[in-house]
Amino acid sequence: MAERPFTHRVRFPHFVPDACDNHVVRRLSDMKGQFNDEKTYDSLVAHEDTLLYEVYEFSAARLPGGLFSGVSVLHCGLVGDEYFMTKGHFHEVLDTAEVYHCLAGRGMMVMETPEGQTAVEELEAGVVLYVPPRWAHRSVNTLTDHDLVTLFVYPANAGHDYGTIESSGFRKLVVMRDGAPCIVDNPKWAEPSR
Ligand code: PAN
Ligand code: ZN
Repeated sequence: MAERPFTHRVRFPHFVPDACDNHVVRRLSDMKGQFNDEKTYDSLVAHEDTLLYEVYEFSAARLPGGLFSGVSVLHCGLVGDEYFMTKGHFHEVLDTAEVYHCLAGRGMMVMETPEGQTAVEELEAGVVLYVPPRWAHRSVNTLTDHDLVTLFVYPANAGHDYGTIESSGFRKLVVMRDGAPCIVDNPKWAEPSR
């Protein structure tokens, strides 16, 4: 049977949807091994398991060709010189894309393909980013006083492969240098075991 159309509201200034199907909460402790400065990470987690980001998902679509959407609110802060960021993932079905619309804040989307191509795109309110199929993606909040808020849409059958990034990391990191964001090679990046 056909699914019913629906609407929801994502309003200025906080853009938290007025309803959702799934609310994901990720804290510092969910990011073990992802930040480069492990000593600082461990001492921050021991002191307080800070809230990093929340995702409000519309994930009711069940029919082939359906889309999931939602809003991600990534808070600001640093672990050493590395900005707060999302876990990041490949889609389990690699040949699926995603669109991000930045609603507030400023940041970067760090992306890479399994073949080793890398890309980093700047995000600020109004930017619409197309992440093509095959590109892993991670949002980074490069402000220290404002959330990075993005709205995303992707195919409902995409699924998430977090394991590859958990074990290998991204090839590029976004760190603060002299008060400004700077893209550097990840010294701990490791070839995925496939
Ligand atoms: C987004 C992300 C969201 C949180 O919905 O899931 O920004 O990032 P992580 O999933 O990496 O924790 C998306 O890209 N979905 O496919
Ligand atoms: Zn995705």
